[in-house]
Parts: sequence; C-alpha cells; structure tokens
Amino acid sequence: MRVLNLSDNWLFTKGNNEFCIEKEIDNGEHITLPHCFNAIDGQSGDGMFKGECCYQRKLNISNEDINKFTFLEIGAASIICKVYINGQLAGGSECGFSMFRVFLNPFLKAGENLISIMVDNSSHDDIYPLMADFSFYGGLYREVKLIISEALHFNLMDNGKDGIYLTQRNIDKDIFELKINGKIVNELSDPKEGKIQFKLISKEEKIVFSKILDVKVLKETEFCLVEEIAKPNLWEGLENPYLYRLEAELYYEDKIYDKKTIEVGFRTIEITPDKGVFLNGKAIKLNGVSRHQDFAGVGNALTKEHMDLDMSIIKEIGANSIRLSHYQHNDYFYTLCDREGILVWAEIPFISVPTTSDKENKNAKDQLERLIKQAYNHSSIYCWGVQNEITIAIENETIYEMVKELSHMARKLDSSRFIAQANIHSVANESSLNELTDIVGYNLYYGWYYKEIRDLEKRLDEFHKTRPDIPVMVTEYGVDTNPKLHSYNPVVKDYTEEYQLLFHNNALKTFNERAFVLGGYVWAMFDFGSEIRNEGGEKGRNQKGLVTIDRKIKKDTFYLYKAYWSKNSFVKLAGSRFVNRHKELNDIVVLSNLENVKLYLNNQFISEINTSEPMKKFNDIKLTLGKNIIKVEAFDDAGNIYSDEMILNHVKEIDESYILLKHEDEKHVVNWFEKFDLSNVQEVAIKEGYYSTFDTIEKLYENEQAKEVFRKYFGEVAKSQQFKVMKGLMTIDSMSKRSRFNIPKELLSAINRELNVIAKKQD
Ligand code: GCB
Repeated sequence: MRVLNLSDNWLFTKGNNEFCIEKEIDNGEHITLPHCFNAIDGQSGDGMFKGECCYQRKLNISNEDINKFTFLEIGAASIICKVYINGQLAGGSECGFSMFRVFLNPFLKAGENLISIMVDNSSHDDIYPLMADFSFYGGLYREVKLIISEALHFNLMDNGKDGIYLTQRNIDKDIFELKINGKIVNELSDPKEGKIQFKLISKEEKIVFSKILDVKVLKETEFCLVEEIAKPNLWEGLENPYLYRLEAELYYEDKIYDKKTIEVGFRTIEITPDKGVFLNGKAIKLNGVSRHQDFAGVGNALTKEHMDLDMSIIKEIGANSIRLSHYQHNDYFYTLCDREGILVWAEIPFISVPTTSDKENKNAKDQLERLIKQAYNHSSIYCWGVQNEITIAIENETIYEMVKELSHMARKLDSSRFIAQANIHSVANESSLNELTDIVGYNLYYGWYYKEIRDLEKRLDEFHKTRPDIPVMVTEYGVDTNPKLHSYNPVVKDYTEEYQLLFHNNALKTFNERAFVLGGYVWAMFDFGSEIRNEGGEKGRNQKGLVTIDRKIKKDTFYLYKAYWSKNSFVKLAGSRFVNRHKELNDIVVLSNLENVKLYLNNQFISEINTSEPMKKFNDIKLTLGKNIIKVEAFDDAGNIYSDEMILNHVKEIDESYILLKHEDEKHVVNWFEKFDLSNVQEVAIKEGYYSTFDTIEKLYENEQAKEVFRKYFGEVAKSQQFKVMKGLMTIDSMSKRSRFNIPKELLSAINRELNVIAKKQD
C-alpha cells in the first residue's frame, strides 16, 4: 500500500461553478492544502462567504497503478462535500469535521484524471451544526491523500481510520486484556489465504507479544485476537504518557500487503459521583481547557506546526485534560494528546438546536459514528460527548429521545468509554436529561451571562445534593476579555483582564474545594472566530480565551492557571498591559506557583509575601508620577530565583483607551421590553384553538396576525440568523426560560392577551 500526500497543485474557485465539475477551472487560484476559504472573513465580523466552492487537481495514474485499488482520503471538508472524478460523482460527505474516503477505481483511467471537489459551507437544516457560537469555516482544510492498495488490505471503508480497533480492559489488578479486531477486505473474487502478524512493542523496543493469525479472505473477513498483558507500563497522564505500539502486518504469499502501526497506552479511568476521577487508581482533578480548531489568518486550515504550538501552550499552562469542542478534531491532535498524557473529552456538533426536518437525526448519528470509529484507538480519549447545550431553544421529550439514541449508539460503538453531555445552565438539576449519560457537564457562566460569580458554588452544591449519584463537572466557564481593557474596579461585561482574573480564580477555588466536582474546562484556551459576535471592542471573535486567537498574547489569567496547575516554577506580574495608572496607590498582583515572593519598586525592596495562594497581592503600592519599575522575585526550595518586571506609568488622567466606551450587547438584550407598558397586566387563562406563547414561532408565522404580534415584541430578535434556525423549535414561553432573552412574566401575559384571541385554522 502506498500513501501519497496530495497537498499541492490545486486550483480553487469561489462561488457556484458547476462547470468545474467536468472542465478545468480557467482562472483558478493556485493553492496548497490545507485551505480554508474563510481564513479572513470568518474572523472579521463583517459577514462571511457561505456557499459552494470548487477545488480541482489533476491526477496521473500509471498503467501499473490502474490495476491496483485506489482511494482518496479527505481529512475533512467543511461542511458538505462532493467528489467528482472525470466529471462523475464518486462520493462525498456531510460530516464536515470527519475524515472520509472515496473508492476511485470505477471512475479512474490510466493517464490524466481530473479531481473536482465541491465544498459547500452554507447552512442546511439537517446538517450539524445548525447554529453555534463559532464560524462555520468552509474549505478542504485538512490533508488529502491518495491510497494505492493491493487487493488485500485492512478495511478502509467502514467510516473508521485504521480498519483495526484496539479495546483494552483491566481484568485484574495489573492485568490488562487487549482485544484487537477488525476486518480484512479482498477486492478480488478469488479467496485468499492470508496471515496477520500482530506485535505489541514497548517504548524500549521490547516485544511484548507476537502472534500470527491465519485468515482466509473471501470478500471480507473479520478477525479478532485477545491477548492478556501482565503488568504493562501504564499511561499515567502528564506524569508518564507511556505508549506501546501495535504493529499489524497483513501477509499474502509472504509479501506484506498492508501494515498499520497504532499507539496504545494502558490505563484505567474511574469516574465517581462523590470523589471525582481516578487515573490508574490515583485521584486527579480534570484541570481542563477547551479548544476550537482555528487560528488567526488561516481559519480552520491548521498545519501540524499550528497544532504543535497549541499543544505546547496547553502544556505550559499545566492542563491535564482538553475538551476538543465542539466536533471531531484533526487526528493529529488526538495523537498529540496520547503522547503528551492529556485526557480528552471528544464530541460531536449536536449543539444548540436539533434538526426539525429529519426525524431520524441521521447527520448527528453519522458524525458520532465517524468520530468514535476514527478516534477509537486514541488512548487519551476518556469520553464521548453526545450533545452540547442542545436545549438552548427548548427542552422537551423529542430532544431527550435524540440524546438517548445517541448515547445508546455511542455505547454500542464503544463500551469501553464514558458517555458525556454538556448542558446549558437552564437544564434543571432534576431534569431527566441528566440521567442519559455517565457524566453530566454543565456550561456555567455565573457572573457573566447571568447572576453573580459566587453563584457557581451554589449551583454545584445544589446539583450534588439533588443528584448525589451523577458525576458532574463544569464543561464551560469563562468571560470575554480584551487584553487592551483594564480597570481598578472590574465588573461584569467590562471585558477587562482584571475581571477575567477574578472570575477564574473563584472558579478554580470552587472546583478544588469540592471533591465531587470532576473538574472543569475553561472556555476557552484560545480566542476563536465567531462571525456573529461584535462585543468587547472586537468583531467576529469570541474573546473568552486565555490566549488571543493569534496565540501572541497570553492574558493574565493564563498565568493564574499556570500558577494553579503547572509544576514548572515561575513568577509573573499581572497588569503589565495596564501601563498608565491614574491612581497613586496600586495593588500589585503576582501570579506564581512559588510561595515566597519579594516585590521591588524602582529597585528598592518593598515587601515580601509567603503564601501558597497562586494569586498574591501587594496592597497599596505607592507609585511616583511617571515611570515606575516593578520587579518581583520568587524563590524555590533549591534557592533558584525567578523574576518578572513591568513598567507602570503613573499618570494624572485616566487612560480612556482602557475602558470600553459602548457596551455593545446585541446578543444579550438588556431590558428591551421597557418600551411596553406592563403595569396592570393580569394573567391570562389560555384558550384552546387560539394562538399563544406556547406555539412555536414557526406556527405563529403561519398566521399573519400572530406573526405581527411576535414581531411587535421580538422584532430585533427575529433579524438574527440564529433565530431563523430556532424558529421551528422555540416558543415564546421557552424563550422566557432562557435568561439571555430576559423576558419578564408580565410580558408573557401581555403577549397572550393579544395572541390568544387569534383563532387557529382547524385542520
Ligand atoms: C456556550 C457554548 C459555546 C459558546 C459559549 C460562549 O455555552 O457551548 O459554544 O462559545 O457558550 O462563549 O457563549
């Protein structure tokens, strides 16, 4: 089997160009893969292109290779994709985050062939995500490879990756069972007698076992080998991510036809509802961050270098877990997690709103199948996430059923891992949704979208009290932060670095003080493109990252986490971008995982703190007008000195550039209903046969009068793209249960007074 990388010599054209299915593109742009056609506009906030684009390339097939078996492997194409060979449709995919393969033989000829790949990132009402807070970048944004195979090979076309599945089970104290199963395919009609040699090899190149299976292959043949491994070196997370490698060689008449090498780490993971997580029997807190797959200027077309950089930043902070949100990521990133010892929450984009046009929910299932089959062999993955905030518009039985189906399916595809979900805060602790998965995550934004920072503790304690048997964690928490903005008195929605520090310090304390909380996933490790956003002084971005989207600025909170999590000694002064200080007395915040820190002002020792608190504060440091040099030193037990320095400028006037002048709050409309008179509104008894706040918006829109009532109250909301996606699901009543719409009870009665007099057509 030969695998060729087809990253170069592509032509690209934007827009609906059906002619390029068959004909060569005239004035195409020369590009190399990976490529994203929203690299810039997907992060600009000025509207992004959505539609069909064409990628084209020639492919020469030799007279010898035409007799072989050829597959095109597309790492991912966002969001839907059709592959044409010499003008004929050969395959495609509607799973924009997964790898897929196309069998090319029926369409190829010896000599020159034309590959045309149509990629479409426009919205479809049955393809996920339907709606989400991230840009739906379009492109052929991962690697494309050509696989030229002999007649006999491990299965390439089961929606998986290797055609081989490794399942481990801890059967006794330190004995593991490794099941190796899969399928061999024979492309020819005559049966073939083959052999598979399996070898498990340690990092030190010692052969743990070597086994040969004889296989007779008709068209397809399944194989299965189960081996016991006594006392393997364990995969111990960050401390020692020990990996073995399994080599599987497929022989026919003493010639190797196919070969796979798969890394595997042996570990046990236990999740309890009261004592948290145990990795190989050792208690650990999931110190996690969430990551999207995009980067400034390239959209989602990340190279290995981008991914290596992300991993190095995540390692620097000391995280031991990553939520790879909200979809399947590049296989290379899961490999990095295996190798670095990072536990992974992997998930599908069954997010925000479910489809109403496909009762089977086929696309969510397809994406789940591909995620699980393709990422199955990554030992770092501990759970499969089946939904994220899917009840954003409404919570009902239909959605429970969908989640239940996905959970069952995940369990069937992989019984060795946990099933998980991430709920929006409005899902009640008592909700039966919480019974559908092994792990329940809540995305909790207390102190940002609603209530106060400290309400996080209350909510977690209440959950645990109500649901003592359900393992819980915080799958998202964070605040948008623009590192240009600063304040002496940080408050919610000021987007300052200082507010982000307060918010996260509280969250970390909250998790650490509660053994039952499995851990948390910071939302988010990096700022990311979100075309719908315009807030905090930046358009087109979600700024909740600890690091900016170009990975250039590590916000102060990055170092707060480092101080909590990392074992590498360091010290960092917070507030270094808050240069111009108009107050004479300033609190100087120091972030460090060392206890003993000393502060110097203009080279003079000021004072010293000894505390294990990661965030330490020197109060009321008196600055002199003009330039002040602040220096901090920290000391480890071995006497090593670590230091950091910053310059603060004491000025007379407040520096206005640190303050966000306009609170653009388009997404979360505040008290917009004030223009309606809600005094003296009486509750209305709802009459059957007439419209009400319990009808979906789509239903209201069927009647001109009812539509007008809706538009009178929610005209602004109705303009947004998200609203269009939610119309079929959302009722005014369900909107009122979502804090971001901020609808008072009286308003519901007022609206019902107008709606509940409009008769529905009898059908
Ligand atoms: C959420 C979503 C995530 C958003 C985040 C936010 O709950 O799951 O996709 O980006 O909130 O920043 O609002």
